[in-house]
Amino acid sequence: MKDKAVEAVWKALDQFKIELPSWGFANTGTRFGKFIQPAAATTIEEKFSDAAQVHAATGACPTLALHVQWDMPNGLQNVGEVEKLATRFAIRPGSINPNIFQNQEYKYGSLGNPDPDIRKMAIRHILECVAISAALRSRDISPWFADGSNYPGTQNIRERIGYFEEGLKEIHAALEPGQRLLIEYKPFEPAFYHTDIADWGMAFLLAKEAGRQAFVLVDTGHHYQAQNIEQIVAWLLHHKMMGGFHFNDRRYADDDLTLGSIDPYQVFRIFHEINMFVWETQSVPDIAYMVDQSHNLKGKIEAMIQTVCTAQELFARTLLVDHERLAKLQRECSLVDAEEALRGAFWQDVRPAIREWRKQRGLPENPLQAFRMSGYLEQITRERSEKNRGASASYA
Ligand code: RM4
Ligand code: MN
Ligand code: MN
Repeated sequence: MKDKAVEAVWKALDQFKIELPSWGFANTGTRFGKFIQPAAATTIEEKFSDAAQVHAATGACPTLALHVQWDMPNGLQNVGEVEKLATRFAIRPGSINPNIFQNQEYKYGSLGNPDPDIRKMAIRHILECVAISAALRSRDISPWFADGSNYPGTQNIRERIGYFEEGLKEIHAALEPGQRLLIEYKPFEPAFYHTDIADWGMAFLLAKEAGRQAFVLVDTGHHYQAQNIEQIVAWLLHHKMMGGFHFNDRRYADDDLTLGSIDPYQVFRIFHEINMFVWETQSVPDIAYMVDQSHNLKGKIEAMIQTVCTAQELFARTLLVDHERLAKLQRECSLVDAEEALRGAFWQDVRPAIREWRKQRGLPENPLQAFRMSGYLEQITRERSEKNRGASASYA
């Protein structure tokens, strides 16, 4: 690699921060049951502690996303405790994720529910999340709505659009300057006929309607098979609506696998759109890079380290694209050369440059190995296995 390329990679890695999800350290599973891991985190304290390990190994993960009902069951009253953990583990609270999908009341939806009292309940919860985010000095409020219906004719789709517009506007009005509302979409699951915010277009329109501090969140696992995700990202960049990512990979549905494990070229193409935009506009878009994964078989901390390293490697590779040359080839419609200019960068090995960057920044050269040598996993396995033995594995 040329010196200029190495320099670009180092500069980008210094700025490339990735947020970890608190729920990614806890026991999770599928709708058929949970597989309990003896070292899984069972408390918010343990989640902060595990996140700090990933940050120590990678130097790239200074924030932890919280799901309010799972991490702060008493809402605003838990702010003091979270603040103490943040200081103790030197990890800041990141995006605040409302839980508007699991209470019995949300059986027929939250913000889209035909019952005005349930809609009010959902809005109240998200408004509390706005207040929590402000109190913790975090920035983004990141709701994911499970709303939808299972059978044709059972819900009024248009009426529910109106409910969403109304609710999101009310929530947006409560945002403080600098706070952002990130609207996530998902085509199906848990709803199997219609989902109220099923794709990026719906999320985009609702965000626009809500107000200027609302943006779209792209969860890489929330697309149909073969959908061109980098094109969606390009559109969102063009309209300055790209708010953030939830990183994961998928083979079939919302599989929540480690990033790039199935299709690294897809992730590369997404990062390429972003870095091409940076080159063209000479401005860095304000995007929250977050992980949203559920490691039910892999060790959770190791899986998280794999994802962070993969993100760094694929992001770095897109910096090896000769943007000026590629732009020229695109204008000339030199198809094979343009494609090769992109593909050539994908096939380069950036790992030696990243290792060198880590060394220079005082980080372990091999994060996974450093974590394995630390003894942390053995320690938490001893400390937590008793508690985890008692955990319920059944979803029923
Ligand atoms: C959803 C979605 C959300 C996450 C929930 C738990 O599928 O990806 O981001 O908060 O799962
Ligand atoms: Mn997500
Ligand atoms: Mn998901």
